[in-house]
Amino acid sequence: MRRIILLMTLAAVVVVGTLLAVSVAGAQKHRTAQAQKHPTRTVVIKHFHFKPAKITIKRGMKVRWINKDSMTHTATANNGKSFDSGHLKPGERYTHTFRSVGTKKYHCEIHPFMRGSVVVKR
Ligand SMILES: [Cu+2]
Repeated sequence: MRRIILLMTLAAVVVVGTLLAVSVAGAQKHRTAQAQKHPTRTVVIKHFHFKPAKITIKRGMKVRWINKDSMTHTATANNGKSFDSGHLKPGERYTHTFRSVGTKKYHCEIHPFMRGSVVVKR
């Protein structure tokens, strides 16, 4: 009797373990698919520079600016309207999705000599 209980417990553990493994794998697959659908590229702001200053992405992708400097900066489209991070304090970030093809030039409003561009391809 004790052996039967032991076997049943073992079987239950195996079943639960398998279910867990399958659901974790499924969640990871889903996450990967989402990342490929809406990938994000990162531009780091440091030492009064956008790094990389020029990046090329595909339409629909996101660019995330992260201010790793000790000063406040902005990432502001030169045309003044397509995107504007506003003041990014040290450690803050801003994300924009680029939906139209073209070269989007931008600068820092506080330090206009800081310049960058996002090249969006179809
Ligand atoms: Cu700046």
